[in-house]
Amino acid sequence: MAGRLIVISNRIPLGGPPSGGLVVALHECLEQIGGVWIGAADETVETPAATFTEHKEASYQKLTFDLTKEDYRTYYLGYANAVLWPLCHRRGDLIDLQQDYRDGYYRVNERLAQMLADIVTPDDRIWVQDYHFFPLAHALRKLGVRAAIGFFLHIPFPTRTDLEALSDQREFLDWIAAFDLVGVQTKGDVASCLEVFRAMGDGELQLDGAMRHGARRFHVQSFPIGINPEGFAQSAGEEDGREILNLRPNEKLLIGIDRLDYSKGLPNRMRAVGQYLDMRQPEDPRATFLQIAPPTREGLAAYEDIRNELEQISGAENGKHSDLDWTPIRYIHQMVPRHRLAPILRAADVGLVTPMADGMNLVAKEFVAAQDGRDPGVLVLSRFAGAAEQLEGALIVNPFDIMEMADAIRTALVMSLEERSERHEQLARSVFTETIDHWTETYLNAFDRVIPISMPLSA
Ligand code: ADQ
Repeated sequence: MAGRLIVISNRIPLGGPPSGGLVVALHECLEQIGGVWIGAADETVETPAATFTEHKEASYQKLTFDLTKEDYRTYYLGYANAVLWPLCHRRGDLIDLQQDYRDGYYRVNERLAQMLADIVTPDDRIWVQDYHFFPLAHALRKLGVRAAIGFFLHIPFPTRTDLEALSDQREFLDWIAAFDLVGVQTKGDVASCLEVFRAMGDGELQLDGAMRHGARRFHVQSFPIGINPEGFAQSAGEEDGREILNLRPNEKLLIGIDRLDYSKGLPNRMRAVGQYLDMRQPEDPRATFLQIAPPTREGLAAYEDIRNELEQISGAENGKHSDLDWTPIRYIHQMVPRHRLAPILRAADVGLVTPMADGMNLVAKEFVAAQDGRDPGVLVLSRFAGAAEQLEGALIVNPFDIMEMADAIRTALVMSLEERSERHEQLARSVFTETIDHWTETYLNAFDRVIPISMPLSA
């Protein structure tokens, strides 16, 4: 029997139809070709089981593994999100290296490797998602698993300098090299990965493009992730976003939608809106800025800090610029149902996507897909979002430069229909071609191509 596709991700959608581009794509892919999806259970337990729990709710197998409260604190909140996340998003100042975090991360990855080793056959293809599982392939190899193991990193690949913050950088290289195909979002990430191995490893790039590292050979390639643009465009037309938001007839709308994360550049974005309002001439449009930023990773100090900072900035800017009949910044600190996001994005004249660092950023693509092509809005996009490699039709900005962003807001608000349409055409071409289905397809094709030439494992 041909082997199965086994997908591993920290989060697995349970109980009801999945929503959101990535989970839907993985779900559909597994429905088509069959296989297994493995993720962490929703609730923590006292003592983790040594085997997976099966959830019979799909045509493929859904399995979960247990986490204890301590695992969640150390592996998930700690090492994954207070060490690796800031490290990969160039926020060395926020890295919180603690021994129990590291222990928890290793413990969970090793436990999962052991559970996987019990069910994997040599013909299976294992596809590991994201930074929660950097050591997983290495742990599996140590247990003698010879199946093909692929990886996709959704966040930026760390540079050589970033990695210096880790206690053991050589080990990170061994982790990466234990995969057969390392997928990253951008060409820039491929370059970072190769540079790390060139400078810190003992391997070399071979003629077929594989990187050798000790006795291992692996491939690294970019697969920019996308969305389901048709579905998003359709739901954008199902409701009137201006009505949902109760906007006045001539009121212009600037929009930002992000998890409340320090990587997303929200403070500088709000400052740039404030700067635009400061510089606004009487003939310049009055625009309301709506920022939707639901809480995430609560319990980590850095997230508490960013929340306080935003409350302070929005309060200060509103105090300065509000009028009797107008509040310029509307800041919503909660999730919005997905079916309402698309009409809201369509209603916006300008989409502000200004992260300080971001693997891809799907909101940029959702903004494009949601636009009405006859009267499209303008995307203002940080050059540090992975999406900037593809979305050349956006106004590309430096999120560290508040004045530049304020200028871009003004340019976007007064842009002619002709220029908006031209830019939108380029953006839509990319978003509607490099979709989420294209992403799964190209990754799995590349995976199949590299498997036969991967070097057999050394002991
Ligand atoms: P994220 O950091 O979560 O993902 P992003 O790519 O922007 O960032 O995806 C966020 C998703 O959540 C979008 O689909 C968005 O619509 C949704 N969302 C955001 N705010 C919401 C709200 N208030 N209500 C409802 N939905 C909301 C990580 C990486 C990214 C990479 C993705 C996928 O950090 O760089 O693009 O994975 O690979």
